Amino acid sequence: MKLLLVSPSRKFGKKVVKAIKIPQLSLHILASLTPRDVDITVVDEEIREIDFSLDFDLVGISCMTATANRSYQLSDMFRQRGSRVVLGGIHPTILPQEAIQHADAVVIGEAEGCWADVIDDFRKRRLQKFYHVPEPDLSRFPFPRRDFHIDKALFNCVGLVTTRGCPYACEFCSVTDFYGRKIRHRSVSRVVEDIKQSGSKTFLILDDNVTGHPKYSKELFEALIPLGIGWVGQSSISLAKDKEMLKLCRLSGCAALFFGLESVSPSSLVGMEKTLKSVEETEEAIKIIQDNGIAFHPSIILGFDTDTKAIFDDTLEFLAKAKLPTMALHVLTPYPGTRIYHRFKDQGRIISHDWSHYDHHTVVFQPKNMTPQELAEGHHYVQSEFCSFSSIVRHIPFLLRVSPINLRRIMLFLLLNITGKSVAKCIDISLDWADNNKKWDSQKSRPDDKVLRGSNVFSSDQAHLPFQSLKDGLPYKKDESDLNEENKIP
Ligand code: B12
Ligand code: SF4
Repeated sequence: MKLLLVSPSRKFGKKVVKAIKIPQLSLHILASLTPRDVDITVVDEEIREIDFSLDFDLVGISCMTATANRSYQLSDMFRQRGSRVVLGGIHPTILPQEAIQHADAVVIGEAEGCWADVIDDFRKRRLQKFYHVPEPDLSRFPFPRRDFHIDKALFNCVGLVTTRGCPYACEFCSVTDFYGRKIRHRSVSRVVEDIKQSGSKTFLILDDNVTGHPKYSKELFEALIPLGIGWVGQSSISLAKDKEMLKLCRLSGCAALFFGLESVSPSSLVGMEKTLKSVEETEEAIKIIQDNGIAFHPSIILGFDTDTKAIFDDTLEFLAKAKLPTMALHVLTPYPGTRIYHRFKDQGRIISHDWSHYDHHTVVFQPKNMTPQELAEGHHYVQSEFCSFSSIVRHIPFLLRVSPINLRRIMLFLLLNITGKSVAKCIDISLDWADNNKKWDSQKSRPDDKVLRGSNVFSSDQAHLPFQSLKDGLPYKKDESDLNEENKIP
C-alpha cells in the first residue's frame, strides 16, 4: 500500500524561500501511527513539490483554513486519479461537512486515536466518512517518525509537543475548540526520550502555552537542562511573575518565546482572557523576561472593535518603548468556528469567504472604526515601518539587551526583521477581490452552518466540538454497525 502525506502550500505556484525549515509534525505523527509495511511519502509543499508521476492508494492531507482551497484542489485531483483521500487538521475539524465534499473521509480532531482505524478500514475497503476520537491520551502513542528527508536550511528546527489544550477561550482563536480547555500533557520522561531519539539539538515547542501548567512545566524544564538543547516556544506573559519558572526556562535552553500580546490598546486587553490588563504591566513583564535572557517575540493583532486608526502609531510607539527588536503582526482574522466569526457573520461584516484570504494578512471583515482598506493600509504601514532599514539599525541595541548574545540570536534577529519586510510586500492593500466576492456572499447557507449552529460549540465541558450532531450528539466511536452502504468503498 502506498500512502502520501501532504501539507499543502498557502502560496502554491509562488516560490517560497525558506530560511527556517520546520517539518510539519502532524505528518510525522501520522507516519508513526501507520503500520510499518505501508510505503509512506511525506511532502511539505512549502519545501518540495508533489511528484504527480507517482501513484498513491491513499492520500492524507493536513489542512488549515488558509490552505483549504489548495487542499480541496489536491483532493479533487487525487480522487480523479483513483486515490482515496482523507482530510484532517483544524479546518476540516471545524467544517467537516464542507471538507467531506472533497474527500472520502474526514478525521475530526486529533489523529492519534483513530488513524490506525482509518488505515485498517481503508485496507478492508470500508472507509467511513467521519472519524473522531476526542482528546486521546497522549501517553499511549509512539514517537513521531522524524526520519523523513528534510532539505537543509539556515536553521533546522524540530517540532515538539509537550501539552495540548488551552484553558482560555479568546474570541478570535480556534485552539480551545480544537484541543479542549483542559491541558493534557505527555509524561516528562516521554518528552525527554522523544528529544533524545530525534537526534536534534534545536526544537520548536509547538504547545500554545509551554508554561501553562506550572508544576508540569517546571518538571519538564528541569529534565531538559542536562540535554543541552536550544529551544523556542510560546508562552503566556504571566511567566514574568514566576521567578523560579523563568530561571528554569532559561537554564533548559529557551532562547526566545513567542507571546500573544494581541493588542497594545488597553480597551482591547480588557475584553480578552489575558492576565495582564495594562500596557504598563506588559512593559514591565517584557523587561523582566528579557533581563532573564529570554528574547521576547510579541504577536500583535490589528483590527479589534476597540481599535481606531490611532492603533497603528500606538503599536509602533509601544514596540519602541518596550525596546522590542522583533515582532509578528497580524490582522484580526475571524476563523470559522470562532466566536468572532459568528458575531461578524451575524452582523453582516464578513467580506470574504474565500479561505485563501484567511492568512492573518488579508482583511476579510468590515472593521468597526475604519474601512477594510484603511485597516489593510495601516497593517502595511506598521509592518513596513518596523522593518525599514533605519528601524532595523535602531533595533540593534534592543537585541543586545538580551544576553547571552550569540551568532544564532543575531541571525534570527536579522531573519525576522528581513522576512518582516517581505511580509509587508505580501499585504494586499488593494482588496480588489472584495468587490469580486459576490459568488461567496451569495452562498447564504454554507454546508456546516446548521451543524455549527445546532451544537454547544462554546461550552467549556468535553462536548465543546462543533460536530457532535454528526453522530446523534455523541462523539464518534468505531463500531461495526456504523458501517452502512454509503460509507463503504465500492
Ligand atoms: C506551530 C504553528 C505554526 C508554525 C508551523 C511550523 C511547522 N512547520 O510546524 C508556523 C509559525 C510556520 C505557522 C504558520 C502559520 N500558521 Co500556525 N500554528 C502553529 C500552532 C501553534 C501549532 C501547530 C502544530 O504543529 N501543532 C502540532 C501538530 C501535531 O498538531 P496539528 O497540526 O493540529 O495536527 C494534529 C491534528 O490537527 C490532526 N491532523 C493534522 N493534519 C492532519 C491530516 C490528516 C490526514 C489527519 C488524519 C489528521 C491530521 O492530527 C494531528 C495530530 O493530532 C497552531 C496552534 C495549534 N495549537 O494548533 C497554529 C495554527 C495552526 N496556525 C494558524 C495560522 C493561521 C497560521 C498561518 C496562516 C499564519 C500566517 N499568516 O503566517 C501560517 C500558515 C502556515 C502554512 N503552512 O500555510 C492557525 C490556524 C487557524 C485555522 N483555522 O486555520 C492556528 C490554529 C493558530 C491560531 N491560534 O489560530 N504556524
Ligand atoms: S489565543 Fe492563545 S490564550 Fe487565547 S485561546 Fe488561543 S491559544 Fe489560548
